[in-house]
Amino acid sequence: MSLTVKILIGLAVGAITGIIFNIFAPDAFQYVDTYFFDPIGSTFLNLIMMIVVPLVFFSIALGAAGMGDPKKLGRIGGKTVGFFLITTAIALAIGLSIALIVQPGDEGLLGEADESYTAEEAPPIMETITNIIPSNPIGAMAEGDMLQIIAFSLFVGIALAILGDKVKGITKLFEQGNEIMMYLVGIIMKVAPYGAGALLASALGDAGIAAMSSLAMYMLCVVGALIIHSAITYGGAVSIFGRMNPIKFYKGFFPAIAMGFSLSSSNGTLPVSMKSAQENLGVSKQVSSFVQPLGATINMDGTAIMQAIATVFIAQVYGQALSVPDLLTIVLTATLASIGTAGVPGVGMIMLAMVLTSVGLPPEGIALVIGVDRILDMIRTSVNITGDAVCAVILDHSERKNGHIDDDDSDMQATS
Ligand code: DAS
Repeated sequence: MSLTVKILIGLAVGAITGIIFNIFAPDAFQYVDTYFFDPIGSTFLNLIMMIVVPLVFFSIALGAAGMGDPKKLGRIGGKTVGFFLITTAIALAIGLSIALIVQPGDEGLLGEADESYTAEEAPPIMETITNIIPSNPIGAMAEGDMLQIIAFSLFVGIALAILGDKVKGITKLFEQGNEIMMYLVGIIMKVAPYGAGALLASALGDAGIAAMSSLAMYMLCVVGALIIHSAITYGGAVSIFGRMNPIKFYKGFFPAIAMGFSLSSSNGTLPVSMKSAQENLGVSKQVSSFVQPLGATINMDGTAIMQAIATVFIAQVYGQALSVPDLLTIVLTATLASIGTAGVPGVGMIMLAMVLTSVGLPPEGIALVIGVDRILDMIRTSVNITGDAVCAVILDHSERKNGHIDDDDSDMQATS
């Protein structure tokens, strides 16, 4: 039985178990969650997070080194960031259009606001940009500051590329380190069906169907926009620019999608995302190792969609009309917000505060949607990582078409 089927079964059992506990035995659920679901789910999440930092470091450094010529890195980097910005803008346009057409905030379908939630201070965007260069790379790794880890890895990779044979021993060491990390991913994935099931049972058992019904219209708008963006924007892009059948793409990337759904963490899913892109979609290591870690940190189309719809929803609840300049402000701040934060659970809520204040809404408005965010986070994280994989497929196709990648890129070499 394939891993995909095993994960699907794990998720189905988890969902059914969580809903049954929530409806028929909510008191018993607290006990079972504390001593069963949560420990299993947290252990699985920790196993995956354990290898994220070393994997990102080795893979980005090797990805940059594999480019050989720094000009190539510039070319791929420019195309990658350009693709990310375009798809995020499309995602925001879809989200805003659906919210303005459906008007979810007018339904009065409000959940009881979770007043205990206080919006955490979002990192100022200029501070985020200037802080990308780490003053202490080891500290950045210890704290899991992904943008700083990526920046340091790029510098190391460019140095490996320029120094070439002088440091071939280190390059080999990095390749072996990367192999070890990818091997560990395979081992950890064997427990994925159990970990994913436990995480979903815990989420659904806690949120329950009742909590979601009060915000049904808001959730329908978000999930609808996520589906449209995935089917049309990503399906169209991978078919037209990646020359890949969308069905083949989604079948090949499904293990990562299921993982993203379970973990609600783009960073945590990165090992599986890269493994799926390289082994199932034929993306070269050097493109995958550069595009996907970068995308997990700065490209979050699913989050942008949630933020656009949540802002319109909250504005409607507060009775505040949004002007066209307000809508453009939402597009800008949500795009910038997605660049400044790493792909970890719940980050979209933190950044929503930044978007709300940018159009004069109180950040406390988050309390209106926080109750169902855990479930939406699972779905939008899957969309976030899918966007990164679509970019990797398209870029890989472009590099091969222009003769910049050998068919066998196992030793990370490439024609520059
Ligand atoms: N959980 C985030 C991610 O890992 C997305 C979000 O919080 O919006 O991509």
